[in-house]
Amino acid sequence: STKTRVALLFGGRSSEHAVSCVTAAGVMGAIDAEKYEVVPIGITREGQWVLSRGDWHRWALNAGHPPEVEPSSETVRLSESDGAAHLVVTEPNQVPRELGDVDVVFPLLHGAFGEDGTVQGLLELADVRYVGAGVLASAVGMDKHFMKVAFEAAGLSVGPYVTVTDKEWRRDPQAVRDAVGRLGFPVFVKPCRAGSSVGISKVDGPEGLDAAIAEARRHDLRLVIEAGITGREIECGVLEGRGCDAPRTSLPGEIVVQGGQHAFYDFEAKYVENDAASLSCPADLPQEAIDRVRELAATAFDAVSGEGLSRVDFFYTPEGEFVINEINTMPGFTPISMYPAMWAATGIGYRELIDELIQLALARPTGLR
Ligand code: G1L
Repeated sequence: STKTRVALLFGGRSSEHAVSCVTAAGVMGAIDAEKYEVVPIGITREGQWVLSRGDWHRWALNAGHPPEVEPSSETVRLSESDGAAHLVVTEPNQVPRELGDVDVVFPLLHGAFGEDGTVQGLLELADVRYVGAGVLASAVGMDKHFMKVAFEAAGLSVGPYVTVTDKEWRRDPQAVRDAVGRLGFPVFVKPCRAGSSVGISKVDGPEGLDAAIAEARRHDLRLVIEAGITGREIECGVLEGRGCDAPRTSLPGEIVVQGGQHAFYDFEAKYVENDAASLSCPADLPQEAIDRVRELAATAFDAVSGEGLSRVDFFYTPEGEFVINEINTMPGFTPISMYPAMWAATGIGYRELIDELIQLALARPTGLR
């Protein structure tokens, strides 16, 4: 057929396996079937790539059963020849079957293997175009320390923080405690690289610090410790510009926490059906602040050399300042996630967003960029 072939990569070895499957179901259900042929490739928890043809509804959320990619005897491999990527299906004791060329890969993967630039690197080597951020932006967007370094260099306001390397902590823990003490409490202790909110704790005083550091170090030996920022949580969607155009930004959204009593916006609040937090878009802000945060979001996107899409999260302080919290090059992407919801409120629906992301990927050259 003349349809564009889109390989959807989902599942994977991260803690967000099920979230990735649900997201893939959302994309499969919404993608323009007149224009695109989806080749669904599931990655099992063990890392096997399997062809996952069949009804996409099975990946949707159904009560009590988080979806999971099951191992299969049919293994999918991505290979490259003559500058074209193609998929090969292999089965034990069978002649490998050619699945044919794919035009673009949509990598719906998060965390250790997939959000940190490793899958993007694999796709670069295979000379295949892919949706979203490249190797560098994926890696920087996954690293809470180097993200801040990039933001600071671009003139964005980041809150007070210290970074702690493994050697620093082992050499002189008291020096680390002293440096953290100068930030004032509360602080948030975070592994530099970890999916979602894992390993993060809020510490209200010096007595809780060592335990929080020990917990964070289970996920990454490099940490960032941030001063708590008082402010409203405002986020903004960024979509790469077409051609030579500047990045496009959505109307800002606000996470409205009802009851106000949970420590921070954690994994549960993000991904599990939850009445305690909801998105309000556009956020109730003066027009001047809306314009400003959209500009800051585009600056953050360019600061990490973003491509495709990103969600940029800020704190809006009582003084009317926007302090950047983080950039997410692989934001939640189900039809009801913040990023698609903010674009819907801005006039770009979920199906159109998917279309736009694929077209942006197809318009890019492979190799040097
Ligand atoms: F490919 C995109 F568009 F760049 C992309 C990739 C991954 C967008 C959004 C995501 N998000 C996710 O994969 C996830 C947050 C569902 C992790 Cl499992």
